[in-house]
Amino acid sequence: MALLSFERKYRVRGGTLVGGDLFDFWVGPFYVGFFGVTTIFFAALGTLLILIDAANGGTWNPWLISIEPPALEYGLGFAPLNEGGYWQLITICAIGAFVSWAMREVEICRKLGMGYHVPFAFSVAILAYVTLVVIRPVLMGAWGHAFPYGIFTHLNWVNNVGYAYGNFHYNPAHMVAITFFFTTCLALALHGALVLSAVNPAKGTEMKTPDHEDTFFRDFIGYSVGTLGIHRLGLFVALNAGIWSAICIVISGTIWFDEWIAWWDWYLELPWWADL
Ligand code: 07D
Ligand code: 07D
Ligand code: U10
Repeated sequence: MALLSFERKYRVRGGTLVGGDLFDFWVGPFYVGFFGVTTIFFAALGTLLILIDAANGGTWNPWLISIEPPALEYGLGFAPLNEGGYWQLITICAIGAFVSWAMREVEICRKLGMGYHVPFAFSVAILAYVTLVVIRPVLMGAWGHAFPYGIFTHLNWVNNVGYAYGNFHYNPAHMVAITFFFTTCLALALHGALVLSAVNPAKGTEMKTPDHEDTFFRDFIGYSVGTLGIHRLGLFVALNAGIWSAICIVISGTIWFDEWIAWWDWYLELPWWADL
């Protein structure tokens, strides 16, 4: 079915979670819905607050603009606007916009009668962000443990927090997360390459089928995960990359305070050679 006639078929009322028919319409290609309105609201307000705080910051160089969280002395309290209060309001707007965006995905899935895999996946990205700016700072007792909103300054934060635990590469959950990120790239490269090799053949030659894709990997490594399976696997490795990232940072400073290399002492302390 051509895309435009398909759109006519599915662009029908219903599937909304909030607001009934009130926001059940499209603006150009975009579905609006109650959560489209809340997305626009939080995103516009958050951007406005970033601009106001940036105006106080003394630079309009986009790489250097930075919205700083409150100093550690403010603990988990509200800070004055110019001393981290803007960061607190912007964080509320960011979470409001990200959650609205996920809920808008849910409404679109419901309209189309599809599964909720896409909003579920985005929720893992939101979880990683919320871990950095809410869960870990709350567990550590101060908003000042969150990262600043600036292109270069957020890199400084990653660097400083990384060295605060010695060499962050020794954090075992960081290792697992990185391995999942690398595996995700490998899986997507293999999948993209395999599909293109089958369905986008040289001019004048015939398009191949999923059987060809299956057979390639059976010939090659003795096993094919299957055409549905590769998408399940892709989602699994990608979501694990985000989940293990959230784990690696939330354990740093809450249940682990030392240099990460010291964690590996358990190996030296194994009973069968601990006393040697
Ligand atoms: C390609 C989808 C499109 C999204 C894009 C990002 C903004 C920010 C705001 C000036 C893959 C849009 C950017 C809206 C402008 C202001 C106030 C997604 C794609 C193109 N980072 N990070 C970047 C964010 C964290 C780290 C780039 C966001 C953590 C490192 C971009 C968040 C840690 C490096 C950016 C966030 C961390 C980057 C490219 C939120 C650990 C780089 C991102 C909300 C996760 C790279 C100068 C990209 C870079 C980079 C955005 C969080 C580490 C500016 C929105 C605190 C080490 N990050 N980041 O392509 O070049 O993502 O930095 O959590 O090297 Mg970051
Ligand atoms: C948080 C982004 C969420 C985004 C959302 C959406 C908009 C809208 C609009 C485009 C999680 C935002 C949308 C704003 C945009 C439009 C229109 C994603 C998030 C909700 N590290 N490290 C990680 C590696 C080192 C350190 C994660 C590698 C050093 C710290 C990942 C290396 C030290 C932290 C990772 C390396 C160090 C991390 C990041 C190599 C520094 C974290 C991915 C090869 C000296 C962070 C949850 C991620 C983390 C993190 C990879 C090196 C420190 C596994 C490959 C040794 C302090 N590192 N790292 O989390 O776990 O994405 O955050 O050297 O906090 Mg590391
Ligand atoms: C995949 C796939 C597949 C495909 C695919 C894809 C995965 C099966 C079939 C998809 C993949 C791609 C297309 C590849 C490229 C994608 C990436 C590399 C990922 C990164 C993407 C980007 C960088 C692009 C990001 C762009 C975005 C997010 C669009 C930005 C859009 C907006 C800002 C508008 C959003 C719309 C909303 C919120 C709702 C509608 C609202 C409006 C239109 C505005 C009007 C507003 C209202 C009516 C509400 C009024 C507002 C109020 C009252 C509030 C006002 C408040 C104030 C304070 C002002 O597997 O194969 O192929 O294609």
